[in-house]
Amino acid sequence: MLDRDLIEQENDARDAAHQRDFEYTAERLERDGLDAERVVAEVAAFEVAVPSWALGTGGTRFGRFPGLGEPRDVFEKMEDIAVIHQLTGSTPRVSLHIPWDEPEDVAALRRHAEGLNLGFDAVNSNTFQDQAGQAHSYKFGSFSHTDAAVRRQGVAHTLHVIEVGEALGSGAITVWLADGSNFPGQMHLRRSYERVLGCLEEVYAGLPEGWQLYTEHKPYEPAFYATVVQDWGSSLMLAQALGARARCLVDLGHHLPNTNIELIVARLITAGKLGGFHFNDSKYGDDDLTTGSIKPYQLFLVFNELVDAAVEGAADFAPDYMIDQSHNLKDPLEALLQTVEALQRAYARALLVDREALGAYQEENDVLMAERALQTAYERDVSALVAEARRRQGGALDPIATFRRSGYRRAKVSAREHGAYVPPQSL
Ligand code: PSV
Ligand code: MN
Repeated sequence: MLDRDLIEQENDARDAAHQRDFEYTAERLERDGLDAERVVAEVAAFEVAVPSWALGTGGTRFGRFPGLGEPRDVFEKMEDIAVIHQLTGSTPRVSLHIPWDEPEDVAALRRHAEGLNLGFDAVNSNTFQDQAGQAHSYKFGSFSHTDAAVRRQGVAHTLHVIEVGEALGSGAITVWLADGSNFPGQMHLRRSYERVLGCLEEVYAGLPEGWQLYTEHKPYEPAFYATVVQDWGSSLMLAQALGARARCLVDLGHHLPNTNIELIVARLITAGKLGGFHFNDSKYGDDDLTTGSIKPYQLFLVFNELVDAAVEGAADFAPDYMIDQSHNLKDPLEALLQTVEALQRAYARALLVDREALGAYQEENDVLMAERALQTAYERDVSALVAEARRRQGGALDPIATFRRSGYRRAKVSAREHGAYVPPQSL
């Protein structure tokens, strides 16, 4: 992990300028009847989980170009996540993918996490790839498969993931299914959905006390003609059929271009079925790009719905925030720091919407002023507010600059590329 003194030195070096910026921002907001301190407190309390699969360089089907000093196993990934948490004060939990990051010794991973001040968020199952030694193939589906033996294998895997999650102290499972078809006629459209529901009922019946089940929709890829859980409607039908502990997970990249995602979020809130998010950004499809890099206004509008629901005290509203990205070009750790900052900014801006005025404009059908209420909040400079929130959480005023100054990646290049590997058991 990083030396605390370094973070403080870096903060001290920026302190005078930061104080001036913060005071100016607070005064500017006060003039509009807005409270900077409230925003700082809310942003400081914001938490988002980091996925275990985002710490190594990702790739496309055309290639992968790994960087140096990448984590070699889940234990080292946790160390990188602890650094993100140190710098942002906002990522205290890890969302584990099984089997990609399944530890041989679950208790050792939990101890390791506790030593790093980390916990575990939703665990993720994988019935979209075949694993070595597995009896049946998922080539033609898992939970929707025509063969009951394949479905049983998928359910058994998912229950195993829950068991691992329980041992780690997690409280939810996210199920994303690649099931679908590439050609008309290949799959019975209704029966495939019914088989998925049947398997999810078995998983739901096996949920430990207090656990949640999230169903994650996605329109296409790898199935290009028809995906079984292709949209939020299908996901909502599943969650409603399963019961109160099943909810829908919205991955921002899992929508066709131009889909109004904030409207989907609003509908799921109304239904009391918004389980959580996989944050990322996208230009075309499931691009897994840095959150807020392509459509920052959309991200703000999503947060606007979330803040609106929180202010109104919407029923069954406690979404679980997670990141789901693939870092092909950037240093994954830096991209994740950038992501947390983008989320904090979107949240801060959404908190600055004058909701009373917006509501009045909506009632009066004053289109321009209603739109301007959102735009005014979106255009506010919240840099000093989110920096202050991070600092109050023990983090850095400028996480990326501090990370670069720390030399962490350089140190990991020598340790992880050339150093002796320390097996997890002895950590
Ligand atoms: C599928 O594209 C997905 O969004 C699901 O969340 C998976 O668990 C994750 O990506 C990693 O493949
Ligand atoms: Mn996802």
